[in-house]
Amino acid sequence: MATQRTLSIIKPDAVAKNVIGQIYTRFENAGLKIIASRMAQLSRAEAEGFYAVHRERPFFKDLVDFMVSGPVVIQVLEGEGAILKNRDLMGATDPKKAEKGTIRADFADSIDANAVHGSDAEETAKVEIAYFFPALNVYSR
Ligand code: DGI
Repeated sequence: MATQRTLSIIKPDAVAKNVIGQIYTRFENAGLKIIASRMAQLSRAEAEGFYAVHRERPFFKDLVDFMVSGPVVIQVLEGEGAILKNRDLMGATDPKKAEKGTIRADFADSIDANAVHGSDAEETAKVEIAYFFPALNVYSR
């Protein structure tokens, strides 16, 4: 499997729970390198732009409200099959359906406050990485 990059976000609920380090440890233990990282308070415009594909969905306003409710930590993860590997670490969107031992099973409270975001395909990963790290200020090693 080829080396890939994926965009990951630790959402406001997980930042508020003080589990940034525990989530980073899971990435590292799975062989994913954190090659870019920053904490940010998203504006509504940034959150709406990021989730633009969901604009017409009934949960869009709640999703944006939640994403701007506190700081997030945004990172680019790099590694073999990073996109799927990160999705496996995250678990299902609804934490009630997430497999035991996944980030969402362990740290998320609801489908709204579900701890993490991860790109779901190579094309979206490219777009999402450029969205938050436009200067390509990543540090591969
Ligand atoms: O890639 P995911 O985050 O697992 O899921 P997604 O891209 O389908 O949806 C993005 C976010 O939107 C998800 O993390 C939480 C929210 N969401 C998705 N489906 C629902 C939802 N929120 C509510 N309330 N209800 C949904 O059915």
